[in-house]
Amino acid sequence: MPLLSVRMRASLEGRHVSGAERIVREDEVEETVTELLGRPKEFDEVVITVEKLESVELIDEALPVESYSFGSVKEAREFALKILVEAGVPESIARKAVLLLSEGPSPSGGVMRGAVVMDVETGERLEPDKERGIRTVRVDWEDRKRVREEILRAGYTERTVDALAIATKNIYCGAVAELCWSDDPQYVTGYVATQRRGYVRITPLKERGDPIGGRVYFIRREDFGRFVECVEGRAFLIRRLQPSSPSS
Ligand code: PML
Repeated sequence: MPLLSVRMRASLEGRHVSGAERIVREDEVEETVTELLGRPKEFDEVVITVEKLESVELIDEALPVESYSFGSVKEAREFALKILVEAGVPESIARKAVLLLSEGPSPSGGVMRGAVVMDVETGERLEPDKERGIRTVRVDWEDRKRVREEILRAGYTERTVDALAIATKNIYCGAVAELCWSDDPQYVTGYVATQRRGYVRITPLKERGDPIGGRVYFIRREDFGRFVECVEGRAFLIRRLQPSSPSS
């Protein structure tokens, strides 16, 4: 049966405030649109895109998940830097990314809909439109309900459900690593995802009340074109989670 991507993005006073995606069968489109319409708390415009997908590829397993908690943002960020360096990101470039996310990656001071893409060797920003960034879309879980239950049972959150799918696609598409924390002032857990280690949840990557966040993808410059074509263009369903690894 053909599959469709249903995407929602909401804005308030011209600023992006919420986004979500599902990949569903035709008979699930209506209920999915209703569900996604109910997600943004505040908005003055919601755009729903329903798109038939020509082909959908499968990723067998999501990245393995680990979770770490620290007493301060400083310690948590140092740990995030360590994981990035382990993955092959030079320390100066990893620090540049942390600084960029802490100051706000959007040139206008708004919320970027997409991610910063950073040349892993030079730290240069590669995304052609720095306000929009590069957006990882066309990705979902083959059985979202089951995966959601497993993720919540493991003590993770609704946000993990979508963030783990996005990070898994990014790494599959060739990112060396990703650094992310939310722009939601109340959500202070972020993550580093790497090919070597998987999805490493880290808390607190920012202070409570801080409205600044975003994503940085670290890419080898020669992979940029192929990477963007993969994260924005190819559609994927992820089959299952991996068994949890030990965390602290
Ligand atoms: C987690 O709890 O697994 C981290 C989720 C980060 C979500 C970032 C976002 O979507 O705003």
